[in-house]
Amino acid sequence: MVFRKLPGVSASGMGLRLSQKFVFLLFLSGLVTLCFGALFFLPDSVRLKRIFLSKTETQPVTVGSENDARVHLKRPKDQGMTSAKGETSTKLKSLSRKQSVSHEATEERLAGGRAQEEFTLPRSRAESASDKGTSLDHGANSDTVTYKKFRRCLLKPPLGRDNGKPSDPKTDERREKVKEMMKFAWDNYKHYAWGKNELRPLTRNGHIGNMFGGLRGASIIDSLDTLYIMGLKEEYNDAKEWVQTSLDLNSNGEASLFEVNIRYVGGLLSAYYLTGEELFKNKAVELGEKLLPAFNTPTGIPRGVINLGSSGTSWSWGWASAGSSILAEFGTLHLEFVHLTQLSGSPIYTEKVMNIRKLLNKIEKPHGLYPNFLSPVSGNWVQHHVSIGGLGDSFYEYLIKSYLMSDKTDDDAKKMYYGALEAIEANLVQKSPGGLTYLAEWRGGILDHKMGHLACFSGGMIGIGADDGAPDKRQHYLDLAAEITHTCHESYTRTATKLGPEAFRFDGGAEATATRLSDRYYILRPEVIESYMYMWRLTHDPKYREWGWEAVEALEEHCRVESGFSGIRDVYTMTVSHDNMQQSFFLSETLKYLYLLFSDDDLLPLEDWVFNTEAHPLPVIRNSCLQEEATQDKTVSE
Ligand code: DMJ
Repeated sequence: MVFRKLPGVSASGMGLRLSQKFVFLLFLSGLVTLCFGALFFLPDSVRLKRIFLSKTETQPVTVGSENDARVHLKRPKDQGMTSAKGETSTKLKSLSRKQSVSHEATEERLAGGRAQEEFTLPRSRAESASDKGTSLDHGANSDTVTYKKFRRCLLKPPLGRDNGKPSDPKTDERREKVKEMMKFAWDNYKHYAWGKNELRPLTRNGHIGNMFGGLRGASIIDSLDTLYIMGLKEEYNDAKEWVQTSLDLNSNGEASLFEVNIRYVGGLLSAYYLTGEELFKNKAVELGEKLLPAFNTPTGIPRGVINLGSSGTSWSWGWASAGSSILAEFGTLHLEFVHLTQLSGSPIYTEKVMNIRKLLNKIEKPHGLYPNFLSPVSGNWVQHHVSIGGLGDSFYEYLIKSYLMSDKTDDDAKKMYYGALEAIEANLVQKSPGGLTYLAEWRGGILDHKMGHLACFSGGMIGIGADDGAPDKRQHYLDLAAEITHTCHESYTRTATKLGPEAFRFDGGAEATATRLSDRYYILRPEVIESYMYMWRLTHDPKYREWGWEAVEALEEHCRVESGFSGIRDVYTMTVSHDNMQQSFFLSETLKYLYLLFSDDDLLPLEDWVFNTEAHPLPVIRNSCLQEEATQDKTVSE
């Protein structure tokens, strides 16, 4: 073929006309596209495919069936909603790529980065065959931190010498009583509500609720570790079998990000670390992946509600002003997400929570305080309401626990925690006329002299942080922790039932008592007992065990019914009216903390374990030890 050069038209050395060149280029780009497209049809094992395509792109998400729980959640019509399909579709694509980024790329991206230094292991080791995950592993790979490595890096055996059995017979008897309560609560759940989220002990049926987006079995997941540490083997095995055969994560419902994280992800992680069953790890990571689209907001601050199905739509609670996210919700993900990174080998979980931390660190805080509502769009506070109880509580808890869980290397968390505590002391800590120390709430500078039952966890929190603040403040923090725990105990002793109200006040002549009818209920909450447990471990003052026993007797007298345990509507009257609900946190937290209170300290020692806010124990991440283990294993395998 002859190519003629046309006058006035520049051509290449090949002498092609512009139109011919265009056709040629078109043909060439078509060919390239075709080759790339063909990659999709290659089997997953082909290396070329793994290099070019990420896992999520090659394996579409399975969409589960609609469920009946979704209708209950209130969705604001148009505010604060992010659709993974609409507005953020490009972001979502890049997210899914990031989620499954190859090893090499991950290493490159994080090389020298703080997140990797602090939270992930060097990728240097070929795992021994027995350490490897099953084929069901989600994102797990040969560099994933394993159960065995974690166990080798613990200072003490998790269950102690004799499962924490106390030598003193009276304490042992009390511990046995708590175990019996757990068995009773469990047996009734199993009998009347198996597979549902919670037991309704009066009507003897199951409750599904609207918090878990179509997920089922909340009481089972929340109970796994409690059953295990109590040595309730048969019950634990039933629970494990249910997870194996019936825990369906392909739900398409609308869930609370916070609740699913603390109960399901936390419960599964903890069950994995205690038992080494890969099943729990795989489920935790699979579920963790489903929570990621909630972070697709302009700031990366997640919204409170997420659709667990393939749409990944998320939105803010209808009751949260101006489409805001809640401090206690987006601030209570850190512990679980850091462990998800450890177990999956994917840095994305740690990145997400570190981004939250970065924003909170940067933003201006009124008087050093953290308000409860933040816009996930602008990254600004929406209202100046501060509380150590509901809406704020576990954010503070996760700061100190992040520090402890990092083997005391996470200095940002430490700084933020003690900074927040200083602001709390300066602005919220009050003394009542009767000499009780309490934590008031703060509304734009005005104090509301009310303390919620939820805020009573703070005795324990301040106690476990006493050792790591300024050295001259250790005793001060222990005293403050003891004073708050004492006040919370007073809120119990000043009622007829000896169980505490949902909120108590210190104004209008009230001293640790509820003044409103609507605050008089008790729903089997753990916070007061949680603080007794920590204070016992820290001081060994026998009064904490006595206070715990008072609570056991009150629970037995007023909350135990024929078919389980129930909350009560008014703690100030002996003519008890039950609310017909055995909350899953009663099994996970209240009974676990009581059991630990009557056990020796070597059952889940605090040097090795931190409890998430639903009382699921997670191991301290000892990076230097884990690295040594990795190096040793590498040497052996060479
Ligand atoms: C639990 O789910 C957790 O402790 C959470 O942090 C607060 N509320 C309940 C128990 O009261």
